[in-house]
Amino acid sequence: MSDQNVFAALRAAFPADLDAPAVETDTGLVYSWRDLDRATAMIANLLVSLKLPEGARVAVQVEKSVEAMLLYLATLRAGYVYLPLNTAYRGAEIEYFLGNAQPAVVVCSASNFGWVSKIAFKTGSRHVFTLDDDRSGTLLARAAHYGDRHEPSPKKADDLAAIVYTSGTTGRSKGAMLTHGNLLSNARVLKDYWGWRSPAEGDDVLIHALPIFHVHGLFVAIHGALLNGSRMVWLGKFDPDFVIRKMSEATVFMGVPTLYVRMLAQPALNREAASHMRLFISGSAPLLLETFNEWRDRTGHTILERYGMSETIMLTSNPYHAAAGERRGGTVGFPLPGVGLRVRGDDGRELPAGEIGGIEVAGPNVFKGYWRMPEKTAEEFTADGWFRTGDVGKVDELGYVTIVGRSKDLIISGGYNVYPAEVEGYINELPGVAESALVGVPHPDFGEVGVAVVIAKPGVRLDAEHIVAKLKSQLANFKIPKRCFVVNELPRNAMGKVQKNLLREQHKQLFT
Ligand code: MCA
Ligand code: AMP
Repeated sequence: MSDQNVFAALRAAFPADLDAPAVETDTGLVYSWRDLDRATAMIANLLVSLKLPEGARVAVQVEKSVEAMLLYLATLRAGYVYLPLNTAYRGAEIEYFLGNAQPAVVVCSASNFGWVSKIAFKTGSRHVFTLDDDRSGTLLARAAHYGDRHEPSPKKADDLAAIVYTSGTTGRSKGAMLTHGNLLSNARVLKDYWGWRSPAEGDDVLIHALPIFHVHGLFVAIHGALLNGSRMVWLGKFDPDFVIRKMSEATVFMGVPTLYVRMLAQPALNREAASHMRLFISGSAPLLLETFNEWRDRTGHTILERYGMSETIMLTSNPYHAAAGERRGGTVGFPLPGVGLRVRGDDGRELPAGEIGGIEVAGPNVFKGYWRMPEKTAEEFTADGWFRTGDVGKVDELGYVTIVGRSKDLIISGGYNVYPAEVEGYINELPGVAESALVGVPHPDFGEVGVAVVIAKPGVRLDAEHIVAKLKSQLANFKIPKRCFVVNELPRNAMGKVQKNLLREQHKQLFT
């Protein structure tokens, strides 16, 4: 089979005019396609010079920047495995990821070098570089000594390209192993399905406003633009006002629902502001029908909602072309070409249209398994090789998929996943805590947020604010409960299991 290196495929799609702009940043920097090619070659040459073993992991926790994207691309180019880490993760979280993945190279921001390098050293990484969002740091300083030509390392479809950590129901994160074949097949399907227009056909421009340490911003957005040779307008951090202004020179936007909610709060968002745009895509969390409708009323555009996972990249999408059907609010559209999707009941029976059950998927986009967790991998796949998503949904007569809930205990807050089991584990470790439950409740900005309900040990007086303050020193900020209640008991069913549905019901109006 021909080379499946994702970088090589993206490189082959660069436009003939390498001096044309490829990325323009919110700080006024312009990178040409030649800049992307040369910089990724230099970083790839640096990585190769380290004589890393085959399959070595490059773990990266840095603020968003074009150089951080170049580091991702260079890692693929050199044939190593990229491991992105959310900048919100704190010491204990990083210690777990580095201990589990044992990366050969760690890249962090200069301000975190002290503590990150200590952890990296303990977990056996011998190369720690720094990279900041102002183009400074030892990574670029070292790479500057290397040549600007590099032949991408040939890869087979099954070779690992990235490990993306995703939490599990047990509270411990699992590294989803994604191959070059997974990434490339999905990127090619989306290029076609979302009607990306090559520079010759009308020149798409993507507004890139998402973080690049998760699947949405890293793979879906970056591959989408690069595989099409399309320019990106690059934001270090989402700014609704800036995005609305840039719509006049762009055509495609991708966001989690919170980004749409925040743009709707801007008076400047109207038909005229969005008139140059071709496509608005939403995913990572459920888009409320209210947001879908309001966006259509205000801009004249119908948001295209799609559904995916770290383990599978994109699975379903509402249609782009009207001929394939309308974009239906509240649904995540059809399975993408090549993706198998079925709904099964608790008894294992495959369910007919309209019936609700567990969503299972199969296809070239589905990951290879969890890093060094063969039992977990085996648990999540069916005997006939389909992946259990943990999402609960149905498929209607026309084939539209609707997600109605999750069998996994998961809160999706502003597009980030919060696993109650993990947060509860931290709360339960605090002195004086007997037990706790974290539930997701509706929130106007983040869609859903966590609320903690805590029981004290006999004779102990707990302070809710103190609990939250303690958690802040240990966990990524988006996992911190937005409210905490100390109560005398948790509602339980006859089996003694905490009834989270009752807690959710009780607190559902806290923020609305
Ligand atoms: C920030 N905060 C949050 C969140 N983000 N709280 C809950 N949920 C969040 N998502 C809190 C911080 O803890 C802090 O609280 C305060 O908000 C300000 O923090 P800051 O970082 O300044 O917030 P922000 O810049 O306003 O960020 C909000 C955001 C961001 C832009 C919506 O969360 C974001 O970029 N979300 C996108 C996530 C994403 O890309 N997901 C894709 C996953 P305090 O002040 O109390 O400390 S990929 C995926 O899910 C699959 C594969 C898929 O289908 O795509
Ligand atoms: P993650 O594994 O962190 O990438 O999160 C994947 C989960 O996000 C999926 O299993 C779904 O529960 C959820 N998700 C992604 N896209 C959507 C969507 N459009 N609507 C509802 N849930 C979504």
